[in-house]
Amino acid sequence: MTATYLQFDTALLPSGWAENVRIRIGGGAIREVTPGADPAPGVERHRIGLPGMPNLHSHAFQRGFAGLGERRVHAHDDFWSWRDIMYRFVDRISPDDLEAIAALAFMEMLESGFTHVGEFHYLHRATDGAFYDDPAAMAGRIAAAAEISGIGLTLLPVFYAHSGFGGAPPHAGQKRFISTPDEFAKLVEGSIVAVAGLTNSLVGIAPHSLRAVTGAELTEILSLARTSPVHIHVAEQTREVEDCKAWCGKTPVAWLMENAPVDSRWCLVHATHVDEAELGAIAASGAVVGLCPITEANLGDGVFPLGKFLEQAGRFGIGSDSNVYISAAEELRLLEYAQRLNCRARNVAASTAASTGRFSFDAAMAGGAQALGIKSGLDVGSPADIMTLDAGHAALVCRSGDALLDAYVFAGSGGIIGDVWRGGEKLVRNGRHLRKDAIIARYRKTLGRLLSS
Ligand code: NGQ
Ligand code: ZN
Repeated sequence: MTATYLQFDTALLPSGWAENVRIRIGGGAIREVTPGADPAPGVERHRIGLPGMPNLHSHAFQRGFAGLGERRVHAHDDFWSWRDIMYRFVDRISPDDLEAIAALAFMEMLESGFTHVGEFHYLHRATDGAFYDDPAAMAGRIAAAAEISGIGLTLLPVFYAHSGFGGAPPHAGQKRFISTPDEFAKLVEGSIVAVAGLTNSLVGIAPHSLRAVTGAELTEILSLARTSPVHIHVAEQTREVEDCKAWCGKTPVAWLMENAPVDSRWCLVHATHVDEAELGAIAASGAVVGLCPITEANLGDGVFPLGKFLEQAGRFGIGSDSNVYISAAEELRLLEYAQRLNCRARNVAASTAASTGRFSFDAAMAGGAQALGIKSGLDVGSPADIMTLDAGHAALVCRSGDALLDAYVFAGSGGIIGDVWRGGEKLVRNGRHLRKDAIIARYRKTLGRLLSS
């Protein structure tokens, strides 16, 4: 049901924490924010209100094989051996399977406080490598999953053409991802049609990586983006950096910053292996770095030098990427903990003005919204994407202001989220998605079929 008014005892506004906040919602957006308002009779009342968090990087289908790549199959398992297992899973997914798995992943995102997702979508072709009759059929399934779950969607159709730097031909395992620039233009058009019926949803473009796209192709497909978001994976693995240097004598980030018009529309996903000059160039460009701490840990990528990037006023957001585990708070927790372990320091994603929980929450919200081309925050004109914390959770006892966010990030558990609204519609109540039973039942059937074949 779409609320007209919500009242919060305390809520995080762009100006900071405020008490007795009344929010008026209309047409899916926040129309009025009134701090110091007396609770009116009949208005739905909550204790702690926060804005929803954008999830700037997801491959929803990967949720279906979460936890199935955790057995050692070589003397040395790594990102690339994980990718082989992932490719085998990709080989079997039908359009209906994609919709069912994505709906599950998006539902779990909402339950964890993510209200908008950037879906980096590259599963375009059928299992035999041919396009479906509608080339954007799979994009349509992502849009359908967004509708079923209710999450906001920035759909990022991926351009993918090669298996390595310098235009190496794609592997058999990549056959479902491939397009020419002309076919890609059709995928973008079809994606725009696919999201047209969804509220607060849009389409960007995603050249997959410099491994998968040549410089000439990059220039050609960028003309399709005009003002929309542009996302690219970059420098996630040291092998990628080495291969790039062997190809052109430069690192991928250095090549990108010199050869592409990187600006505030861009999201550089991972950017794990970067030096100080590269960090400075990214920060100066206004681009957002898309950090996916849980996946980066799971895949053994390395640790992004966040402290140095923040010194240069760099912008970042968080993404759930492989969706091996979906939690906004735990992405922020691991983001900070990886820095602590690596730098033997504490409170890296923080400033003297704000606690780590508050700083990282605000930064990831602003960076995520920028990267996904949306507005965020409990502010007039923003989509009514809102969550509450369960004030009865032990981690929140005797906490107020920024200490609430520190408890949410560092001391909470899954049960700390209360209700979640997206575009003014309540989708999660007491931590549970309202359509959970149907979404899980369909997912169970889908996986049963996929994993037995
Ligand atoms: C992806 N995922 O596109 O799903 C990639 C793996 C690749 C991450 N990089 C494939 N986390 O990068 O080649
Ligand atoms: Zn990715």
